[in-house]
Amino acid sequence: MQDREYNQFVKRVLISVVNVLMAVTKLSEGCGSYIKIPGGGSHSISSGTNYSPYSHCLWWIETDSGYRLDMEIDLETDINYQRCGDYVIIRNSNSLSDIILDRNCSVNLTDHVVSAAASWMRVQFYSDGIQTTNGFQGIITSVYVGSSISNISNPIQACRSYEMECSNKVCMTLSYRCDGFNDCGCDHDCDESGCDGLPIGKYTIMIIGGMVGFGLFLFFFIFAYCYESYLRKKALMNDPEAQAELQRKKKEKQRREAYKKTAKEKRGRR
Ligand SMILES: [Ca+2]
Ligand SMILES: [Ca+2]
Repeated sequence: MQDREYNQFVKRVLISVVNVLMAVTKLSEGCGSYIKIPGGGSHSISSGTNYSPYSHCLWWIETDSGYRLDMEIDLETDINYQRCGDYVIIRNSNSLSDIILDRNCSVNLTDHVVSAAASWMRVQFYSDGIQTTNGFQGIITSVYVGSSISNISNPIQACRSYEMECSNKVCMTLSYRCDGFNDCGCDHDCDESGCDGLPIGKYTIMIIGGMVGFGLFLFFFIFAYCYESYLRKKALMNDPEAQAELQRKKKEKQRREAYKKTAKEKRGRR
């Protein structure tokens, strides 16, 4: 009994230290990360008690071959509009059907132990936009099980050419980058990192857009005018009647100029 109380005390101290460090470092490891626990070691993760509305945090935890991961979890959930508000999902892999603890938000859990079937564990924390709870804290321990470990293939794989690798080892399609949603489930070197863009306001963007639009309109207007003139000239060159009329007007002009010249010379002799 004394051992259990001592373990509880150590656990509380460890969680408090982690929470303080996470608050000081602004969740540098806080909201989602990749964690490698050496065989026999342990590590703490937490949502923190000051997590943001609509949080999405994803941790990939891996340990050495032959070891299994156990997580002792404290979880406080909430229910809003008959749906889970803030909750944790734990999986062995990326398979959505592979759920160990899913949206168990009808009860709050204390010292609840979840065992992975293999040497890795995928932990996700979600929160809604209504009130915050104490979230969750978990202590993950690497336990030696030898050859009895499951032969589930390692779900952490290299990303494809059209994906980016987030700092928590999640591969995310590049089209999800900078779209305003935290798809990776982490807060540094992730899909929403470095998305501040150019330091210009929306009105500046509107003015630039308007100028570009007007420039394009002017370009196409001049182009259409020149092209129509070219077509008209080409049609004139190929029309015999039009060419004859052109020659007639030209000769008439020459005749008038010669007449004016002669009349001017006569006036000069008088
Ligand atoms: Ca909530
Ligand atoms: Ca995104």
